Amino acid sequence: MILTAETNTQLSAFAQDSLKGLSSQPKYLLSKYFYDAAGDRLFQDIMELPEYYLTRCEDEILRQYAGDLAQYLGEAPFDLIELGAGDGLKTRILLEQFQNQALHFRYLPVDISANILAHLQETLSALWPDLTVVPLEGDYFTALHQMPAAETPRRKLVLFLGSTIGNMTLADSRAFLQRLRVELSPGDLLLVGFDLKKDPDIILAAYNDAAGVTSAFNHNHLLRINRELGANFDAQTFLHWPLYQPTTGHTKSYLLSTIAQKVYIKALDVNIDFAAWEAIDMELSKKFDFAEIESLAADAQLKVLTYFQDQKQYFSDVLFVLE
Ligand code: AVJ
Repeated sequence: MILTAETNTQLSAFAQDSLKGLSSQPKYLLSKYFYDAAGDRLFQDIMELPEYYLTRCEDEILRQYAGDLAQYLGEAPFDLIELGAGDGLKTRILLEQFQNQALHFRYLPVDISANILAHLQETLSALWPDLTVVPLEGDYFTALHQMPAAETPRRKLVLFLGSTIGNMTLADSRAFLQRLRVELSPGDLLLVGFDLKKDPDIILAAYNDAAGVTSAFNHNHLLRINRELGANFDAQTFLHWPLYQPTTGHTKSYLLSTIAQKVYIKALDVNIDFAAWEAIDMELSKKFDFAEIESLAADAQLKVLTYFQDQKQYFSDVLFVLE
């Protein structure tokens, strides 16, 4: 099929990105498209899995250290900005602590899903009617750039939790932090959740759970292409295959076509050929070490104030200050 510039502009970003990824060698799909309504639900299930330690570790850290974090903030009013807020469940621990200590702040959750933001605002206003919630819909940088200013300039605390940064390579997270720092001022704080390098068996189990939820989460990406682009993927012919690479800390997920097959995508009027055992690169979930985190900080002129960690030292929420 020949795509003219015109047909191209009529395609959604999802359609264009799917076409680009599935026409590439090797094939890939972008992990940001995991999260349609079904994907959101599957990710909720992942967070409950016995093998998926990340969420429990970060919950433990936030519970343990919310008070310490409040100490860094002091009495002055501040803006609590959360990148990729989602359902904001983990942040409730912080919101609760900050309010108990009568800190003066607004909560500005940023998310690409208007739906999830509306839901979050509703839940929070039912819980804490006095809390000022300013939802910001859109991509992180645009939202940050356009955020409504407070009456007087105030400090920002930006949250980027849950190891979302692990979806980027080290080079991409360097670029990300560089862009982020442009939106910040000296003295602003940044709390980032990093999953740490550890026993590969523990890491792999988190991405290869016995109940098969992570496999279903990956399959759902293909099913989303079926639903939204009229494709005919048979998910059961694709094998979920996670891998851990211990030098880079790259935890990769692939889907392998167990048979030679053709998949038709109606919205693109295109056939995608799969050789037997050909892979689609589905996701990167990078695991970090402290040397990498320090080098990221140095490059973005951020100073590490504290490494907050869980008992098992599986995960770290790192508090940075902009110099
Ligand atoms: C939401 C990106 C942090 O990489 O651990 C969970 C997504 N993928 N299981 C992660 C995910 C497979 C998750 N993040």
